[in-house]
Amino acid sequence: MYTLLSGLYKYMFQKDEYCILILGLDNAGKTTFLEQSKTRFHKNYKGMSLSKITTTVGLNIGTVDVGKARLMFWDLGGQEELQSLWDKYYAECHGVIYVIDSTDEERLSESKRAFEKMVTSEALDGVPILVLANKQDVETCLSIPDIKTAFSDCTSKIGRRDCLTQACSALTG
Ligand code: G3D
Repeated sequence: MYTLLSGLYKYMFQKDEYCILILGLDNAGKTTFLEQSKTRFHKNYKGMSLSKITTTVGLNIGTVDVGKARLMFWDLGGQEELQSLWDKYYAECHGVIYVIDSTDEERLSESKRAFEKMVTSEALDGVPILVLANKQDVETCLSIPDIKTAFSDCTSKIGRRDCLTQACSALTG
C-alpha cells in the first residue's frame, strides 16, 4: 500500500528535471540572466541586487520550477581559460542558453568562435539552443539581424536541432 501511495505521490508531484547550461563570453550577462530568472520564477526569492553582479569565475547554479519541469541552470564562467571546462558539462545537459553581449561589437567574433566550438561538440549533438542577444536596453546595441549576420558561418553547424535567437535585457527583465 505504501509503495502504491508513494508511487502515486511521485507521479503527481515529482518534477521532471532538466539541466540547462548558460554559456557565453565573460561579461555577456549570464549571471544577471540567471538571477533575473530566479527572481521572476521564485515568489520569495530575494537575490543579490542585479547591478552588483560581477563576472562569473567558476560556476553559479540556480533551480527554477516551471509547471511540471524543474530547470537546473548551470552558469559557467566565460573567460577564455574557463571555456575549456564547458565540455565537461555537455554530457549532462538537456539545453543550452548562449548569451551574447549585443553592445560589444569588438568581441562578437570571439563570441562566434566560442559558439561555433560549442555547437560542433559531439556531446551536444541535437541539444536545443536558445541564443540570447542580451543588453537590448542599450540604445546603441547590435540588432538581431546584425548578430545573425556575424554568426552566419555557424548556421550549417547548428544542424536540425531547435535553435531560437531572442532579443533580451537580463538587467531590466
Ligand atoms: P557574466 O556572468 O556573463 O560574466 P554578468 O555577466 O551577469 O556578470 O554581467 C556583466 C555586466 O553586464 C554587469 O555590469 C551587468 O550589470 C551588465 N549587464 C548584464 N545584463 C545586462 C543587460 O541586459 N543590460 C545592460 N545594460 N547591462 C547588463 P557591471 O557594470 O557590473 O560589469
